[in-house]
Amino acid sequence: MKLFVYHTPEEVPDGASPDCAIAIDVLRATSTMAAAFKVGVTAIHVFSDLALLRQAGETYPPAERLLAGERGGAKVEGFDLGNSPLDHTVERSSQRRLFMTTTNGTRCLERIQHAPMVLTAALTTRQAVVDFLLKRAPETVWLVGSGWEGTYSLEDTVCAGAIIERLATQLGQDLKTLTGNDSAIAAVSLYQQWQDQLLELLRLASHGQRLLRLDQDADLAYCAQLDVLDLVPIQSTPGVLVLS
Ligand code: 3SL
Repeated sequence: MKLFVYHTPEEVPDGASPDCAIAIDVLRATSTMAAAFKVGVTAIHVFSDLALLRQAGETYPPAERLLAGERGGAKVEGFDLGNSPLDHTVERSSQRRLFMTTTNGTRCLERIQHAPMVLTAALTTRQAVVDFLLKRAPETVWLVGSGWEGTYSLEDTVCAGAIIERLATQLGQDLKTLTGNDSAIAAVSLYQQWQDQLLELLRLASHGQRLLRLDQDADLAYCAQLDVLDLVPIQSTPGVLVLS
């Protein structure tokens, strides 16, 4: 297995495709997706365009769908939910389809949606993603951070590093064998430096600070948890995620 890290969707090379592409948006889209599946959401339909999302969502009866929208960290007016993992409870979300749009996470998924295998990862699902990769053994893997409007995000990179570090340990391989670019090695170093202080790192990150200004410290605490959910969202058709 060879792992490559791209910090933003914009960095992803044109005209190439890995065997497996993984979208990461620790704050908060991929953390929220995992939380939604945990409480029984049946599928997540991902959109970058609000109007297209509304149109698709409205083909399902209200009792079977939830519209979730975030822009600038806040809930989109008229939507059922914003982008907080804590919004998802069994009562609210179980047995519903989630129609979701966020500033960067959904754009990241759209950028990689043509890879043969597309997953989402978060710190909360790190071990589950590692187990999935060990089982399916794709030859090339891209870990793609969502970043913020084209710029690097600490929290997505630390998650990529956490995945690579655990894979290296479980495979008994060194970084020279396992990594395909310098960003992958740097991601592991970031994780090694911060592994015991993930919440502090999220609070230091620029998007973490943006969310703190919106009173979302509970979301940061939730998203900083490592290995707490044993599930892996996987793309079934472009733009639609289900549980693997
Ligand atoms: O940009 C995104 O996709 C979001 O995860 C941003 S936020 O955390 O909901 O503000």
